Amino acid sequence: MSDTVFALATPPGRGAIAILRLSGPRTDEALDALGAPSLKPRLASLRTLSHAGGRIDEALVLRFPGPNSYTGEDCAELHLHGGRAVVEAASRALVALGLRPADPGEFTRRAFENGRMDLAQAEAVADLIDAETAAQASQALGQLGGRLSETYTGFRRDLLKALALVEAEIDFPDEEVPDNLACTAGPVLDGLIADLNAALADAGRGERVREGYRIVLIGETNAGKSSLFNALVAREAAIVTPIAGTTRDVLDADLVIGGYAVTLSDTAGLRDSADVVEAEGVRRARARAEQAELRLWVRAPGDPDGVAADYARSGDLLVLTKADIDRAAPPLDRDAIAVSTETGEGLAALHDWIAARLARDLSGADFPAVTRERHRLRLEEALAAVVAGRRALDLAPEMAGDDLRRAAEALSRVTGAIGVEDILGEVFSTFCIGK
Ligand SMILES: Nc1nc2c(ncn2[C@@H]2O[C@H](COP(=O)(O)OP(=O)(O)OP(=O)(O)O)[C@@H](O)[C@H]2O)c(=O)[nH]1
Ligand SMILES: [Mg+2]
Repeated sequence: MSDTVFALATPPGRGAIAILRLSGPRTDEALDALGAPSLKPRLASLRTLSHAGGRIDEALVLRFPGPNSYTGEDCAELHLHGGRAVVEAASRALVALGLRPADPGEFTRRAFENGRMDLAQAEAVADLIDAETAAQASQALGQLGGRLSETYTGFRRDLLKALALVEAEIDFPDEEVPDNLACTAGPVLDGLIADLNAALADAGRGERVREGYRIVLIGETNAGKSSLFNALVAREAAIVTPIAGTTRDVLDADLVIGGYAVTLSDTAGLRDSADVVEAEGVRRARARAEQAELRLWVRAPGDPDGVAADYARSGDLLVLTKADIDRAAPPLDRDAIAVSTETGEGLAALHDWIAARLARDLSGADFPAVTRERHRLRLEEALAAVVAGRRALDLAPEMAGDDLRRAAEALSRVTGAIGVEDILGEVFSTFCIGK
């Protein structure tokens, strides 16, 4: 049986209310000892809490008997007045009563271990707490509601169907084995391979919503990248001077555009330089431009096509800067917007263009099958194993069985159905205390 833990569920510091959460078999015993015995389940009761003769607080106390609680164990909440001294006194009393401060994520870990949620849902709890944009919150809520898990359950169902067919053939072999399997399990696996490929092709969407869509400013030196960066992030974050080669480091800023999280990066102007510091800056600028989902090719009047052209991909946006000085004719072969950070011209249009691009790339009718790297790696593993299994089907069905079992294992690791011990630590270590 597990021990009984407690943690502050609200942010530390001064506040109107601080909530201490308790979970474990000794919860009721602790409530009795503090002066809140025999509470009705799930009803708030006002009680004077005290311990060892000292009053702690007038608090609202809630009792959630297991198994219908967040963790599945007996749980309680003490809604205290939110001062440090009160919270400290209550925590000291709980420790004196034999309770232990919870580890980060321990409440949700217990919920997972007691079957109250699967691993993908546990991750969604952390995502929802960290959500800063509407899109992140809505994705986390969908995942918490089981939408990501349903996708994997569907994949697994197809896989187990094929596996059952393969095993039936192995158990009851006859001379027509390979032909039979190719007809029965083959189409099921072909369909699954198509589904897994589609899920992987769409894999960036969920991860980008969660972690931020990467936009990089690239261009010649003095093109006006840092000026534009400052205008978009609405503060003087980057140094701007008339000296070519001012920016060297990559400068990142997190912002929200159209309800989506974006990481915008300012970079060194792309040119060959004998200066080792600048050359390193240019190398980093190139690496960033390669990884990003979108490059804004920043170009001042009179700038040559130069190296920036090598990095701009189809679908990228050409931003023609310094429109107050001169107005270059926009090219016909790609989207372009003229801006001036001096007059503010074009900045709203640029913002709208980016918002439309984010909506195009990040919204989708289907719930994504991947919202973090862990899911993508497991999907890739499952796909490789299913492809191997499909190939083996025509040659040696007993080997196909092994491949399909490996694929099932990879898929079930996403929701934590089996073989999860080694990934538990990784998932729960990123949680905050009290969740
Ligand atoms: N008139 C005018 N000048 C601008 C505009 N944008 C930038 N400048 C000027 O152009 C010069 C270079 O601007 P930066 O923003 O530092 O250019 P950069 O592309 O970051 O340059 P590097 O960091 O050297 O690669 C500065 O003197 C800016 O004041 C604009 O819209 N209008
Ligand atoms: Mg700059």
